[in-house]
Parts: sequence; structure tokens; C-alpha cells
Amino acid sequence: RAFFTPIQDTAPPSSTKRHTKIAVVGVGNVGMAIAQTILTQDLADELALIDAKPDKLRGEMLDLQHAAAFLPRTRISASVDYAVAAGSDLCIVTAGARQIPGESRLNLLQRNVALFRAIVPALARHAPESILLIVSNPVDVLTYVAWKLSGFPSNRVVGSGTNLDSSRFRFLIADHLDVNAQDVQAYIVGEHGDSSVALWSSISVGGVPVLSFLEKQQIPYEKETLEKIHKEVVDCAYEVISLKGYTSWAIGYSVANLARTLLRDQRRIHPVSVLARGFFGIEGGDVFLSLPAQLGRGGVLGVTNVHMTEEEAARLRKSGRTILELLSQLDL
Ligand code: 6V0
Repeated sequence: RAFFTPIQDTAPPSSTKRHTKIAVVGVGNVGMAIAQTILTQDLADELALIDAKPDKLRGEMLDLQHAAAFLPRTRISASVDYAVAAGSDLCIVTAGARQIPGESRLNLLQRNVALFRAIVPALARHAPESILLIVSNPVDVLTYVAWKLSGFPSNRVVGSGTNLDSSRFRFLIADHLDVNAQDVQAYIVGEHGDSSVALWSSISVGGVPVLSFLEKQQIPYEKETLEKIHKEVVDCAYEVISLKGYTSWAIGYSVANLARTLLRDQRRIHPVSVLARGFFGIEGGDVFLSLPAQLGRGGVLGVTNVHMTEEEAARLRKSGRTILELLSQLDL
């Protein structure tokens, strides 16, 4: 006996909202922070979790399913088999190997490339129309690797890049000026991490360009103060890791924010890792690094011609060379 008495002729209207599916690969600290933000923000009808550890995977799936009474309705599935990602609109990759004490960065990278050889072609096979969003580090190099291994057009392969660095930057500027971080427009571009570039010349708060405002008001500002804020952006990831062992909440919100823009075709501009060759004089080979890019349902729709001083553009090109150097050492 059915719980409900069915009513005839209730076929949904043809305009019913499209079913949206997101796959998250890697259910560690980062993958789970992303998964839970996706659920609380009602970004998908279906969420598929994938990991190499079946017990951890099932435990995480059940724990999330048990919150169903408090969340928008989302079907949650989990498997070590990539078939669970079938038909996904967005595949988010957070799987990564952990650094062994004393291991070189390059060796860790080679191990992550090996993981990607197992992950990316399987995702491409089961979700051939999806957008790939790479979070695993080093994110710029691994986004390039994912592009190569997937065979996807470059507009459907994005790295979370400096989206997180930029939100840390906006928080620090907002804190400094005692304003709301959402009113601060500020970008960090280039490599996610140590060689990232802060675009001071384009920062504005509530539409007011900050540096030219200070100059016009003849308010002195010290270049060192600006450099200190940027250094704090770079250092604060290390600080969080040294204090709690990993970072999770901010990357969770930052990636869910990207998922919303992509899947809901918001056409917002985010600093994310995209194929950057040819922009701002970046030459020397195919390289992924973060530029302010417009994102939507088609993936990367374009790159903003943001104002950069010659010094900022030179730093960006240097950041590109750093990543190219790493790519050239890779056994792909
Ligand atoms: P974690 O907690 O060790 O989780 C990694 C997960 O990956 C584990 O559950 C593993 O079982 C899983 N895994 C390993 N190999 C495979 C495989 N072959 N297939 C499927 N799953 C696998 O790490 P955490 O979640 O803290 O970090 C994940 C990655 O995100 C790391 O590479 C971090 O460096 C990176 N981050 C990137 C950030 C960014 O801004 N781009 C920010 C924070 C962390």
C-alpha cells in the first residue's frame, strides 16, 4: 500500500528546473567542507562522493544523510567506483596525497599526478559533459594535468586557484578599513600560494578606488604596509595548518561559491586558475594560473582586462614562469 494516494495526470510541466548533480572526489577535510556547504546552500539535487577509502566514504555519506531532516532535499550517494559520478554537471577534485616527512615538493607532485591518472580519465568517461573544478594542490599544476588527462576543452577545466587567497585578502583589507568584506573588490592573481600577485592598483571599496583615493586625499600610505597585508595572505594558510592541521571552512565556502556561479550561470568574476597563455603577456607555453575570469554554465566565459601596473604584470609573468618550470619537470 502506497503511503500516498497517487493523483492522476501530475506529469511535471516541461519547464521544471533541470536536475543538477555534483561529484566530489576526495572526502578528506576539504572535500567534506565543500560537500556540506553545497548541501546547506542547496546547490545540487544530487551529490556523489568518491574516495579510495570505502569505510571513510560510507561513514561520511551516512553522517550527511542523517542530517536530511534539517537540509534541502538532496540525494547523496557514495562509491569508490566512478560510475557514481555518471551525468554530473560539475566534478570537484580534492583528492590528494599527504606529504611524507622529508619528501620533496616535486616528489609529492609526481604522486598527485599518479592519482590524477586514476581520477581524471574516469570522471571524463562517466561525466563527459561536466565542468572539472580542481582544488588539490599544487592547484595550478594539477589543473593543467587535469586539462591534459581529460581531453576537455580548456573552458571546462578550472582550478580554484587564488579564489581563496583573494577572499583572505578581502577579509584583511576589510578588517583594516573596518568595512564589510563583500564591499571590497580586490584580486590576488597568479600562482595559488607563495608567488601570488596582489593587484593593488585595482582595489576598490564600495566603488571607490582605494589607492587613488588615498593619493588624492594626500593620505600617505606605505608600500611596506601593503606588502605586509599581502604577506599575511600568503602566511595565513601556513598559520591555519600549523594551528589546526589543515584548512577547510574557507576553502569549502570558496569552492561552493564557484559551484553556484558555474551551475546557476551567475556570470560573476572570480580569480581562478584558467589557461592563461596569451593574456597579460604570459608566454612560453600552456600554463594555468589565476586571472579574474567570468564564469557561467559554459565554464570559463572570458578573462577580464583588469587594470595592472607594469610591475604587477611583470610579477604575474614571473608567477607563470615558476609554474611552467614545475610543469617542465613533470613526467606526463
Ligand atoms: P585529506 O584530508 O588528506 O583528504 C584527501 C582525501 O583524498 C582522502 O580522503 C584520501 O582518501 C583521498 N584520496 C587519496 N587518493 C585518492 C584516489 N586515488 N582517489 C580518490 N580519493 C583519494 O586532505 P585535505 O582534504 O586536507 O586536502 C585535500 C587537497 O586539497 C590537498 O591537496 C590540499 O593541499 C588541497 N587544498 C587546496 C586548497 C586550495 O585553495 N586550492 C586549499 C586547501 C587544501
